Amino acid sequence: MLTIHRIPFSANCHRVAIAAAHKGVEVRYADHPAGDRSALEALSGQSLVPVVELDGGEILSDSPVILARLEQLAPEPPLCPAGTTARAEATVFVEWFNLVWKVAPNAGDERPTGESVAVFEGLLAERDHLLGDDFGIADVIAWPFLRFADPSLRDPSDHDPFHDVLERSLRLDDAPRLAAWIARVAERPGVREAISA
Ligand SMILES: N[C@@H](CCC(=O)N[C@@H](CS)C(=O)NCC(=O)O)C(=O)O
Repeated sequence: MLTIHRIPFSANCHRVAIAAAHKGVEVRYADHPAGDRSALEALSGQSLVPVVELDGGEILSDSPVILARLEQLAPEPPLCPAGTTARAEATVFVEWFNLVWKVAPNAGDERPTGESVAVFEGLLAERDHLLGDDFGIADVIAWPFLRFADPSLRDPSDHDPFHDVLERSLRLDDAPRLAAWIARVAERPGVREAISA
């Protein structure tokens, strides 16, 4: 059991909720207003969500750190692939997505975000998930952001301008594999619930 401290429609919080659903770990939520981070700061010493509180009192922040701890605590079913090479590839993907891919949409720059569609289409050319046949850590990291390519998955009360950038720049017209992956992950147990707030 874990408590996810979140603000409305936070894609980084959705990563944790989707990973927990994959592992069958029960989740509670503590909702915070986006404009008041004082309780988050008091709890975790920083202001970004997700913050996770584990039964037993451990407090974690930063979604990749939380996902790694979740993998330790609930190893089955795994998110990280077996095998040294596959694990290294997963690390490269996660670091690229967080430290390179996210920079352009965070800055409101639609061109690199749009161009990246071809990269995801290529990753999916011969398999059902980003780094292999099975759902895994790369899908958890990227899907909560790439799913804005499909406006039908967006809650009508989500007016986050960052999500507007994603919705405008991620075009699926020439990306049938990416479109199918977005739909495939949306249908996984617990995923729609995970992104509902
Ligand atoms: N590296 C952090 C980033 C967390 C992050 O940027 N969270 C966003 C919500 S998705 C946030 O709290 N933004 C508030 C702000 O920037 O003031 C993670 O992956 O958890």
